[in-house]
Amino acid sequence: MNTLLSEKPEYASIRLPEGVDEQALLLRSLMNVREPNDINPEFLRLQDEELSFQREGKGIVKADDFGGSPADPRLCLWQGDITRLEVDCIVNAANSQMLGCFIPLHGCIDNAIHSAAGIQVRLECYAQMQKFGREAHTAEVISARGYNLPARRILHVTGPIVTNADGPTDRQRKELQACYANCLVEAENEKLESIAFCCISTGVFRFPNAEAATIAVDTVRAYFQQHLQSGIRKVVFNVFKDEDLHIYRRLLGYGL
Ligand code: AR6
Repeated sequence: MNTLLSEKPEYASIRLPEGVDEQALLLRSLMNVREPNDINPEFLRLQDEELSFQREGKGIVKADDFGGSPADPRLCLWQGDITRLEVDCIVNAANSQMLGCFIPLHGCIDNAIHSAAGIQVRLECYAQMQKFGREAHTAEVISARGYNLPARRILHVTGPIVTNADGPTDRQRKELQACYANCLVEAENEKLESIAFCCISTGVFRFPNAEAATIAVDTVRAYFQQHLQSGIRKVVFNVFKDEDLHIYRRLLGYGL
């Protein structure tokens, strides 16, 4: 913590809170706002110790233990915090900068994933984006290690931003479809056998939930129909809100 607090003169007035929960929130906030600059190995050692403690506290959930949905044993549904999932890769709903959310303690999934994985993810994504020399296009996938997550890899993808009050355009529907398809292709290329998708674009980016879920499930089903030799054996639809749980239950054939 002291390493991060010493990085900016304006942090000089911040006093370390006494409670461990408050200290964890301060650490997360400092991680969230931190620019992707190098950091000393001792900080990383202590950060990793703290994040693995938090990971065990939240409890790891193994995707391998999930049963499949009635219509397709490869497709499963799980409601909860994606940072708890032990799976070959999780999909992050990122933005075109691909550096994670900079708003301290924000409730988006990008913030949750970067905060639980550690500052190494921002550093790795930054190095990749420097090579790109531009922001990521919508539906383009950037793959990084999972670091302190139970997931091995994180596939970062930026979904379409719905700005029109009438709902998404056809182009935005295709872009959302491409997010799911491109992540499956990336997982296949990296020989990752299990993948957990979040509900891309349905939060801050305002894509309507039911339509987004239909695109997600249809795209995954179409992928399996077109790739009979696919090495992907499990796709988890990870929902967070009850609204999405009900929508996906219906789409995956669980009944009401
Ligand atoms: N685990 C699983 N799902 C979650 C979690 C979590 N811990 N937290 C939220 N969700 P959003 P977007 C769900 O807004 O709409 C960020 O600031 C949430 O309920 O995170 O694609 C990025 O940096 C919703 O269903 O992503 C971008 O700027 C889903 O994750 C922007 O938001 C996506 O909601 C991306 O917006």
